[in-house]
Amino acid sequence: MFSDLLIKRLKKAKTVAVLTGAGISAESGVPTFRGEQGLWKKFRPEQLANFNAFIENPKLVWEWYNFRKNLIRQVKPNPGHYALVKIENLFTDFCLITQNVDNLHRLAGSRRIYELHGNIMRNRCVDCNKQFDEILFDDENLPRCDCGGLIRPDVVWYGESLPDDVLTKSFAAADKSDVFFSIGTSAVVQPAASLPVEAKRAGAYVVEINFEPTVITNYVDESIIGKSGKILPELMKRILND
Ligand code: BJW
Ligand code: ZN
Repeated sequence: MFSDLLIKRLKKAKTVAVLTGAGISAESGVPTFRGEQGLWKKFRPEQLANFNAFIENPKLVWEWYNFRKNLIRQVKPNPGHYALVKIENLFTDFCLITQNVDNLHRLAGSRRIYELHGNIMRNRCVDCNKQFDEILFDDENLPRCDCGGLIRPDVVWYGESLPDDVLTKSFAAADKSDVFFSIGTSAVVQPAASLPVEAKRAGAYVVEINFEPTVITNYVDESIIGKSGKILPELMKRILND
């Protein structure tokens, strides 16, 4: 399943960077974005995850986020998340870059996490940017800040900039990585999708783990087709036993 070259590169590696996407949480029961299961009430994520949609219909967008928040509160990290915690402990310089907003890497125990698209459990005011943790509201009364502004989930929507510091650190990590993993992401959403490309350009051995081929499969050094919850624990064992 794993090439000898991958194991050799990992044995020698000092710096390892991992990019994860919705696929790593799929085995915990969190739906991915693209494909049939990404649909919620027949809306595509692009129709909901953008600022204009929120301003036009905040109730609808909040309904989607509340639905997802409730689901996420009920799920647990899976063997893929836990294997990444163990892999983190094997390398001097490791970072986990995630596009996910579901907090499952933190719950599993990963330490150096760069959240590119925010966190669904945080909120902020659209006008003054004040941060709010847990907010309680019913469907009729949308949450508002003391300044009167609407409160929104603190996530990154289409057309919005990613957090500057997180993005800079993520590209720096891709640049210096000896081995770079792209796991459970369709690799179509920019700028996250440029990270494996940047890592390869800078000389890393780039490995993709995905349930099916993606747009970067032919570009990476090694593509492993399968579920991350199965592949990652096996990879961890192989690194330890080899
Ligand atoms: C498994 C599995 C198992 C399943 N095991 N695998 C340059 C070129 C073209 C476009 C752009 C560009 N620069 C910017 C853009 C526009 C846009 C973009 O990229 N659009 C493309 C879609 C065309 N990007 C942006 O707008 C970004 N902003 C930005 O760049 O600002 C500057 C700028 C603005 C405007 C113009 C130019 C510059 C922001 C992107 C924010 C994305 N936000 C979302 C929502 C976050 C909040 C929330 O969760 O509600 O982030 S959209 C959604 O997609 C979410 C995800 O993090 C993201 C990526 O999805 P992901 O994780 O890859 O999930 P899926 O579902 O696509 O794939 C799952 C994969 O798992 C599949 O491959 C399965 O096979 C696999 N799988 N089970 C292993 N068990
Ligand atoms: Zn405010």
